[in-house]
Amino acid sequence: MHGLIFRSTGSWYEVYVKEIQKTIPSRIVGKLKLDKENLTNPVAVGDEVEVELEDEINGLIKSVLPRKNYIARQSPKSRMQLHLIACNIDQAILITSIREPDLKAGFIDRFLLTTEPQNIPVIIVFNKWDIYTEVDRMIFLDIKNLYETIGYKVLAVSSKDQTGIAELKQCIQGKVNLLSGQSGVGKSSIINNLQPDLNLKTSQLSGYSGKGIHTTTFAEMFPVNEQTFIIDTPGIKSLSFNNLEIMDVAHNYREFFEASTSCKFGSQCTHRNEPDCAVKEKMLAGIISEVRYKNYLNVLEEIEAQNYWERNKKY
Ligand SMILES: Nc1nc2c(ncn2[C@@H]2O[C@H](COP(=O)(O)OP(=O)(O)OP(=O)(O)O)[C@@H](O)[C@H]2O)c(=O)[nH]1
Ligand SMILES: [Mg+2]
Ligand SMILES: [Zn+2]
Repeated sequence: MHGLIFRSTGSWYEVYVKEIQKTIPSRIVGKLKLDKENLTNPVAVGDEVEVELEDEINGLIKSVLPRKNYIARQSPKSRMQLHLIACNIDQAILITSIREPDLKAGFIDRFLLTTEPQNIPVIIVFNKWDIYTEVDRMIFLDIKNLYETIGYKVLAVSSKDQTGIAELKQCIQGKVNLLSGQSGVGKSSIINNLQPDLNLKTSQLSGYSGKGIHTTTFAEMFPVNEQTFIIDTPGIKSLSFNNLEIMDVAHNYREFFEASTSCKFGSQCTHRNEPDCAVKEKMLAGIISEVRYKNYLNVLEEIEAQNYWERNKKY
């Protein structure tokens, strides 16, 4: 039977089988686990699989169908390994906030480095609009302007007073939507707005304690209607990219890549100290965002420091 992974908790998977309109708790056959070398988990939410009934209740996942795309993160346990978050998604929705928790510098740009290589469209959503001050709202408009200029949709919402929720509801229709973001930004609260029947667990605290407690602990896919799905994910602590090369980063800052056709070294330019670099020129002219450029340099520095450490560790 053909199934869709709705939930994965490590060794057990909930597989939704449309044919019988049922969710079957399933295991993986041993062989499948060895298939991919650098992945810590062979199957993730959103994967399409072939499943067979093992007994009256449980299923056995026989194979994973080819993926359209996937979102992966560097495994916290091993730098060289990738942890699959979700597969076959149509759109990623990055939930963020200016307050409770504070917007983390560079976080949006780092997140975009996980979606851009796979050409996954992203909507950036600022939640908790109800608690923003006048200054916060001006900051929001600046950020909206920056990201809309380079081609990402930006929305302001509040799951408390429903601001912007109707628009967000329209944006998710007919798609498999991944919701991602730091812990406490209100991902589960927003999903409860989009699909009130779910009644997902959210943090009980009034506001955000800043202690980094994660209320959602596993990624899980929920149907909104026949064609629309939402994937809730646990909060992201930090995003590192030691699995990437310098050029991977350069090529996945979309406006940098576009401008690089005018760099002397073209798509080989890292936009740092090279002569006649169009990205640097545009940044100095205020066309490319200086903040994005600085975040870019930070990611490159991190990767280089890590590479240096790796090289010297061997001797
Ligand atoms: N003021 C205000 N608070 C909100 C809003 N949305 C969510 N919250 C609160 O923020 C806290 C965290 O909400 P959750 O939905 O649990 O956040 P989450 O992103 O799912 O968190 P993790 O599952 O830990 O990643 C809760 O106390 C919510 O009540 C909002 O629009 N305005
Ligand atoms: Mg949650
Ligand atoms: Zn350049």
